[in-house]
Amino acid sequence: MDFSLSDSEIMIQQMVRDFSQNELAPIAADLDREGRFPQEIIEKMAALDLFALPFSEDYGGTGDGYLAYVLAVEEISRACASTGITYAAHCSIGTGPIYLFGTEEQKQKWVVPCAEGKMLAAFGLTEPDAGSDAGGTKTTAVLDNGQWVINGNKCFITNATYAGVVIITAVTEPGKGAHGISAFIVPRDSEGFSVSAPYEKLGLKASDTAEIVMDNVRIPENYLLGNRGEGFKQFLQALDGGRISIGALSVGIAQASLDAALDYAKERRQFGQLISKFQAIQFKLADMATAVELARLAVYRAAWLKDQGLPFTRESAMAKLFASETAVKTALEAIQIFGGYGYTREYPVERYLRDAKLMEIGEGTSEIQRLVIARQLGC
Ligand code: COS
Repeated sequence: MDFSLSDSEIMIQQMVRDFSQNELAPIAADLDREGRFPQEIIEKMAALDLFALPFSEDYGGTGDGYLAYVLAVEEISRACASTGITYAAHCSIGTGPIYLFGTEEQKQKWVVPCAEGKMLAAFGLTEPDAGSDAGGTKTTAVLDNGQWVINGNKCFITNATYAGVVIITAVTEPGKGAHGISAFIVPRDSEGFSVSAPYEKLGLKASDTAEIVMDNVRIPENYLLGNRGEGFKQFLQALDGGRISIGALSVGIAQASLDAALDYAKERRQFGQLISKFQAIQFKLADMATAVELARLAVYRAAWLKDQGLPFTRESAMAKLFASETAVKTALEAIQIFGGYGYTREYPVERYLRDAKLMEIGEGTSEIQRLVIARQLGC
């Protein structure tokens, strides 16, 4: 059993850490306060080849693999989780389905610019009536004269406003349930495609989340992704990978909470000594550090399994569940250690809590992760 990262993974981790701490962390509070999408950071990340990490060289990638990508998600999210989710949603569930299920032509056309960071991608599964019940999709796609005609709404779509391409699910065979759902590649500039004003969210305020409306959107027949009727399974498979990156985002936020709380505890004096000398604070920090480390191990292992081509549905759900709950608990404890200051915008820990909460919801709630794990146990 070898727990060490490869030399190139260590190099990538260090490079992304330097970039994130030097260029992103100093502006993260402003991005959050202004709710400003970090376009200039996205461009710098593209120049550093970060969008290319999980994809093979045949499709504009660097071939470094999913673990390398997960290390990058963690480091970026440690500085700014809004940027982390923008990056993760683009790579894993936005571009991922085309990379996994696309034809050679589709991959050249879409994965290459996405891996090069020239185009952002989004993933359109959720609908007003289809959230945890992903099979409840109402959007329809009907074949007409060699074109698919798509009608429906998708909600809570990360990157919707900035994406050049959106992968969506739609019903192609009504009455067949999950087996009647297919996946499609929808270019953002299609006629009839529109995006609502972004949601006002509790956290992740610098990330873009909006609703997509498709009103008689026509796309070529060959923009069907994979086989007809297999969209539901393809999306669940893409989410297996996406959930690992939500785990990595969570580890990044949890680490940031621990870093901030530890620094503060070593500066703050009460009753004549540093609060880090009180056992009540030490035990909190010890529990936080333990949980962060265990969450990280679970996330890295799930990514490693994916890189090995081994099954990872169960491990990805476990990693996401444990890491996201760790992120929330760690941020809450960090606020407690900061006391009154932690409840203000003067320190970043309140942002960590607001950002962390989404990790227990997006790409499958904690309840859905427990359901996936229970099914994997054979329940
Ligand atoms: N990979 C591939 N196929 C999978 C799969 C996976 N991880 N999980 C399930 N499937 C397959 C099943 O094997 C089944 O295939 P058959 O019908 O051929 O046997 C099919 O998909 C349907 O599976 P199931 O009956 O388990 O579907 P359910 O409707 O009961 O839903 C859950 C399963 C709840 C786990 C699924 O809907 C889910 O993950 N929901 C949450 C969606 C989500 O994360 N939403 C967040 C928004 S996206 S950012």
